[in-house]
Amino acid sequence: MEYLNEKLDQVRERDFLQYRSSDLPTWCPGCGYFGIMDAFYKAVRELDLKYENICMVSGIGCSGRTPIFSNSYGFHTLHGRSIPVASGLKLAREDLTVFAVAGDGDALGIGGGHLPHVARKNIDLTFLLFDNSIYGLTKGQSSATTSHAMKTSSHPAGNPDTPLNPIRLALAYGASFVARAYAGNPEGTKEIIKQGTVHKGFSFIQVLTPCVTFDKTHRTWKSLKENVYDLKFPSQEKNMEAAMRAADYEPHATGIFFHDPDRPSYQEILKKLKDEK
Ligand SMILES: Cc1ncc(C[n+]2csc(CCOP(=O)(O)OP(=O)(O)O)c2C)c(N)n1
Ligand code: SF4
Ligand SMILES: [Mg+2]
Repeated sequence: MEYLNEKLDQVRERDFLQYRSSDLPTWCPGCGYFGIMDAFYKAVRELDLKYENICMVSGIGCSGRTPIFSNSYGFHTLHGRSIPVASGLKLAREDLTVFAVAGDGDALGIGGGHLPHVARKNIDLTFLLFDNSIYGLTKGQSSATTSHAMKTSSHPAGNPDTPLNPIRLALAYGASFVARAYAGNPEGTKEIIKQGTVHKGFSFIQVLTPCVTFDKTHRTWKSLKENVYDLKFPSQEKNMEAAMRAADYEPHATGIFFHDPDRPSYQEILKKLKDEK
């Protein structure tokens, strides 16, 4: 009996794997994306979401492959277009829990024009930025978050650009939930994904993750492990000034920078306007 109970516990513990598709990930061994997906599977399991009620929408890049590895509905859309497709889907099917996924190149380069609008409208989506600060799929070119002077395949003498600060951008655009997680901490990432999913409005979650194949010097497992820590200032407050300051001065802090649970979502605003007509 004891043996049986132990086995049952093990099965329950691994229950989240039902959200993993039967297609085995094609990512490089050691890629941070495995940790993010583990956190995702566990988050939706703990929220007791049914896979037929989840849709994962991605753009193009190594991160674009996530719907293929999820046992849920999914769209593998065009480069930079996960946010508009996810927005349209959520407006048409409010009953679905919609996740939009994008890499740093996908979200902040070619697709950078979509972020301000989904944030200001406060469409009820959870957005996961797989931020490895490089174009992984196309073999290591500089992205909008690549460190200044880092040598990449597109800038062999060093990246001349100043990187964007994704948390600052999301705050400035008016996202109502802004957080940072770390792929090496799937438990912490799971908790943040759960809170972002439950939040009624646009949730922006930057996940720091290494590209083990094309970045051997900057955002590596070693440097992340040494630098990442929990956000110090009291999180989950509607304190934009403190959040902005933390965004500027705490580039490796993980946690919730800003959360406004009272702001109505786009869907709620539409309904209110219709009712008042
Ligand atoms: C319109 C268009 N332009 C360029 C590309 C080539 N391309 C594919 S993925 C990618 C960048 C991927 O980088 P990122 O979004 O950071 O994703 P990662 O691979 O790092 O997950 C580029 C430039 C494309 N597929 N389509
Ligand atoms: S190229 Fe980089 S981001 Fe893509 S799977 Fe390999 S390690 Fe991961
Ligand atoms: Mg990338």
